[in-house]
Amino acid sequence: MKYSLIFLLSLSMLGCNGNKKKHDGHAENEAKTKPNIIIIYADDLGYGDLGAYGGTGIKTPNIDKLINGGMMFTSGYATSATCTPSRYGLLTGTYPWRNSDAKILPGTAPLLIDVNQMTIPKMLKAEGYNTGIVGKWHLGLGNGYVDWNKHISPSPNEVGFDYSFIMAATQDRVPTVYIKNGDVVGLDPKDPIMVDYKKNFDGEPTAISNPEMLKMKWHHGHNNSIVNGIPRIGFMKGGQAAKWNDEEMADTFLAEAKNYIGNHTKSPFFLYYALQQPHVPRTPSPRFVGASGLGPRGDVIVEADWCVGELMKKLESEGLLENTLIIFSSDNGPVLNDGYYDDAVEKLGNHKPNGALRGGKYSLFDGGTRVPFFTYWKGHIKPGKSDAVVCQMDLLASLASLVGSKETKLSDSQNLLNDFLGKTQKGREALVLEANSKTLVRKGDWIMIPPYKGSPKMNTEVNIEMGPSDDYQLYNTKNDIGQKNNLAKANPEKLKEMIVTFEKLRGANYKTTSELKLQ
Ligand code: NG6
Ligand code: CA
Repeated sequence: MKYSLIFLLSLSMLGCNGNKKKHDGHAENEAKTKPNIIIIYADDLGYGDLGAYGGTGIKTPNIDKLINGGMMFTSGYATSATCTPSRYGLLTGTYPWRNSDAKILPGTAPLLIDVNQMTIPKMLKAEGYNTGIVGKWHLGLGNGYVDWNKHISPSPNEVGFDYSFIMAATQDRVPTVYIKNGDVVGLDPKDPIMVDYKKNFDGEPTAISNPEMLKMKWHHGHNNSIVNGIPRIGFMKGGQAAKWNDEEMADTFLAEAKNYIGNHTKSPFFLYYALQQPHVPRTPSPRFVGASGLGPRGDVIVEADWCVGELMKKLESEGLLENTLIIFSSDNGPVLNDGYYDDAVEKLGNHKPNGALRGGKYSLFDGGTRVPFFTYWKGHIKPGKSDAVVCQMDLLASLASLVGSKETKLSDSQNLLNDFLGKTQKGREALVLEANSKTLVRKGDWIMIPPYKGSPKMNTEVNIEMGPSDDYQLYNTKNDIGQKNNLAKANPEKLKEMIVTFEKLRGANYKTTSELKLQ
């Protein structure tokens, strides 16, 4: 009662357009509302990991509740099969293959997004939103050299975020510190941080020199600096007091996200809550150790599900549930062994992280980019399921439409607002997808992967089919979701049509254009 009174009062005081307006089902009217918007973005969560998507091995009741009460997309895509390019696509509405630097970045990489580029937070900020990011960034910082002991700029705060509380890259990459609005949190100036991805600092232990210090063992890569007993990618010295506690990371990000919400209850906000789970190293809070029976990978998914539940409780207690659009997705498909021995393979049982899809993270097959994707907005989105092809890249234009933005720099983003609100099921006509700088196209139910001659078919380290072949591949995903039957030879007309679509979208600079001649 107290909360809703304060809520109504503040609405009338601030003249929050439509914040409590009753939904009447007309797109024109919807376009004028300014609900809070939260994007929850998981890291490496697979198409089959969630109960509502048919997953059987891991209990995810909180997320399932949102899926069942919202709009679930069965053909929802990240732009890429890895993190950095997908995050770039999500925030900028631009195909990541347009930017040749949009690859998995080291922790020392410069900011990938041009400060003049349009982004979701920038667009929303211009519409009066307060904008915040909490969690994984992995889009580079600074202009080429970062002194971690000084204010770091440009950072998320220069590409549209009013508030940022982030890790620079990934949980397995240095620097292993939180950065708040461009400053390392808890840094002792007497113990400066140094980071290098090429060579170690004299006398600093690594996984190679001091294996006895490890509490988690590396399988491939991940044998540089040791932080909290976990070997990382990259070398780091100093900053002892600022180093994060891996087992507390989920709680830390959740507390930050809840605080952010609590601090912005009076006017519209946009929160990008970028979860670190279930990316490696998988370090559940002790409260969740053993929670899934599937080892740490399952446990951190249960933990992530709990985090989502807690976030929803926060929205409810602030009286914001009916005024907040939630969008949930993952940056790429699943991987079991991504470089550490952590029982993900051994304890998998019958759970299928990619569901019925072929491939996973890093893959050109659907397992790389087709991910859980749903929208939830209490009282505004009628629960349902859509097979329309939608992409995270489309959120920029769709959210612009939702808030009535006149922004025109929307790049490759398409306005699919009515799809996201469950009013239509049209989707985009065609979508180029990317894995390891190789691209393919989906159009309707069809997927065409052009030939990539001589490329490895299997990544034996992670044990995932990468997808390339010397020949064209053509699949009908409606009849053959597992991409088992290559119809390129049986259906030359469809193949030709797909090649034309692909070349049109992908452009003349496509490096294997020469290979794209029908043989
Ligand atoms: C790879 C890492 C992998 C993971 C990935 C980034 C090795 C051998 N593998 O290079 O563990 O960190 O980068 O994942 O180092 S992503 O989800 O952020 O794209
Ligand atoms: Ca990822």
